[in-house]
Amino acid sequence: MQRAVTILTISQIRSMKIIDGKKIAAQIRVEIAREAADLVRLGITPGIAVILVGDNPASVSYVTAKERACSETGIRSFMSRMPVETTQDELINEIKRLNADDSVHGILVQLPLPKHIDESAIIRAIAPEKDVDGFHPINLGKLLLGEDDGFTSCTPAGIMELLVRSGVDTSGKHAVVLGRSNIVGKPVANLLLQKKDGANATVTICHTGTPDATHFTRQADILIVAAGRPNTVTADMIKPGAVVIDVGVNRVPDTSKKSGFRLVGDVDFDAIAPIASFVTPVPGGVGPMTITMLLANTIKAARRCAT
Ligand code: L34
Repeated sequence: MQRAVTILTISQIRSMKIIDGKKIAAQIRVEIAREAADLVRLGITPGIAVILVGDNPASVSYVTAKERACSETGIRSFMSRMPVETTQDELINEIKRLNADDSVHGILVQLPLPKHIDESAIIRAIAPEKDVDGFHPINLGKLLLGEDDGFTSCTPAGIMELLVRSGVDTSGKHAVVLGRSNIVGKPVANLLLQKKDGANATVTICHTGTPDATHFTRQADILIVAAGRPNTVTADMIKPGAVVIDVGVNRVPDTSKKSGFRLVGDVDFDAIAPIASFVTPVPGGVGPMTITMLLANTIKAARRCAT
């Protein structure tokens, strides 16, 4: 770990930049608020239905942040809080009602769901044209094909937007993705390899079945970490000058905090910050962008009604 730090030149250390996701998200939200106001003038108030089943504390906090972001940008949000014992059929019936409601342009069912509910069945019940999370097979298929008329899942879209707006050139670079989830790893890897501006990378995906992930991460010009575990990436795993995007949001116990926990990412931030050229913090990196892309997708869904 020490060795990687000491080989750095002063100019490399000076060039390290924190990607301020909160600030970039705030800039995009100004653009979104303008677009929402334009739609309202056409008689369409963009609306999203957010369904939360149960009371997982992290989910409650994300959903609350989503509602607040909607009200700040002029998007109407319809919140459904359903008890943890809600059956799969009851949830599907609620989704069917929202599919048929013309004032609802987007539907989001916050994940994870209680164990007795089949997530895949729920995602498939959402009308693809209202699936602002981009989790429906139709939208994931369109993403894979590079078609722009679907919805891109919010965290992957937010990561791509952070890279573009930070001036990171991905074309011809080696991007390594750590994690293969359907909501982050798989879609972001596929976005990075599209033959498009802001993408066109060579992509490697590492996961829990990769025996020596360090072998790959050390080659990464761009490292996307969505492993869901603190300190998954340590300083020895980073190539000097790499761009590191930390998708993790982990709650670790901290008695000095009133809440009893603090948030950390999947990356050992303090150790890698002097080595990387760009790095996203947690909190204040990818998280605010996830919410912002949800707003952007809701505008996209509502705009379809105007055309
Ligand atoms: N359906 N389920 C559905 N859609 C999603 O897009 C999500 N996700 C993930 C979990 N389940 C989902 C989210 O909304 C993760 N996620 C999410 C959203 C926002 C933030 C983190 C994760 C976020 O705003 N994080 C803040 C700190 C939040 C805090 O203080 O608790 C940050 O600055 O990182």
